[in-house]
Amino acid sequence: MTIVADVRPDLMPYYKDDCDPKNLAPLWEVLHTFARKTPKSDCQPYIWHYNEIRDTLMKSADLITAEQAERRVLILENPGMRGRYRVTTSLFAGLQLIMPGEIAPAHRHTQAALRFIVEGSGAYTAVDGEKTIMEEGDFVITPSWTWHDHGNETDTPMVWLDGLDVPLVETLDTTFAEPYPEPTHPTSRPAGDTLARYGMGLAPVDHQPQTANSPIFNYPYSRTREALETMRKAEEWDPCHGLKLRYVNPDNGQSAMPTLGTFMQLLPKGFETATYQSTDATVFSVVEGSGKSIIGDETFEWSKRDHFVVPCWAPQKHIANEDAVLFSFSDRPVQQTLGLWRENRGNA
Ligand code: GTQ
Repeated sequence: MTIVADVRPDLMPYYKDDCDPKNLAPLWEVLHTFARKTPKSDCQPYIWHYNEIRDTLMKSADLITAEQAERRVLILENPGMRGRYRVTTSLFAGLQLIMPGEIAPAHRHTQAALRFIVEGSGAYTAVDGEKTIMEEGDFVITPSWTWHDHGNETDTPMVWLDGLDVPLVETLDTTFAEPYPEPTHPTSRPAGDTLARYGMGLAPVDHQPQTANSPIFNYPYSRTREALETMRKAEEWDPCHGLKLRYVNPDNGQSAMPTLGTFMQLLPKGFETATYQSTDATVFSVVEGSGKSIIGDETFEWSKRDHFVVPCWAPQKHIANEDAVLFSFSDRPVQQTLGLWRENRGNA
């Protein structure tokens, strides 16, 4: 015969007093908070309209130099997680400003970063000894623990979106960082070298990948845009995505960096996507055109250079007023590697 204990709420306070000093806690009081039917997140949908924040960003240049700031960035803080320096639960996003003549000094950290160029042309990022000149719409990576500095040798300000896995790395307690002793890291290869070696559907004959990161560190917009423009002729539109490509590491077909998934999509004028949900909360940067997104029960109108965030599992629908191109990023590769990623196509 099994003896089943009665639920004794009257005894629970005494029992908890016993547990507490021993650093013990009864699971049955909290199980419902982590065994839930669908995800619960503090992340809220939100949009930052570029025309409303550009002045504020430019004013930061009157307060501090890029060198003093190390990185002069305005964090895109999710309104549901203010003060926690994040745009989604696992990701950081910010807009970085670099003025003519400035240098953001070389450093490295275990957090991986992506840059998506929003405004301006001609500034550079140097990654482990190679400079790349950046143009609007370029997607640039600085993988974990690579030396990187940024500089602007043009006469116009340059702004890009930074996406980093800062909160994820913080959760795992794996943060390391160090400055380089000089403002810039010495260059050891000519500009364009890695794109020539690895970005042409070719690779040096004895190339052995050293890390899970793409050897290409600038994916120029001119090529991405051309791919989308050529593909659209096939008229094969995905109901949920229009025409959507993911950036790949040519070594393995996986994402360019193991923690950050990045995407570029084209929605032709008048296209309305089917409702879609996915577990990876996603940050969008509007590259071209205008339209609106319905996220949960809110509608967000967007145009060029706006940034918006779609929370985990929020039903999303995008409508293009004119031909629109959207860049986006999320932690999808992490979720997929761990077998956690889910999507729901079209019947939310
Ligand atoms: O450019 O290295 O937005 O280290 C935040 C931290 C950018 C960078 C950020 C960083 C950087």
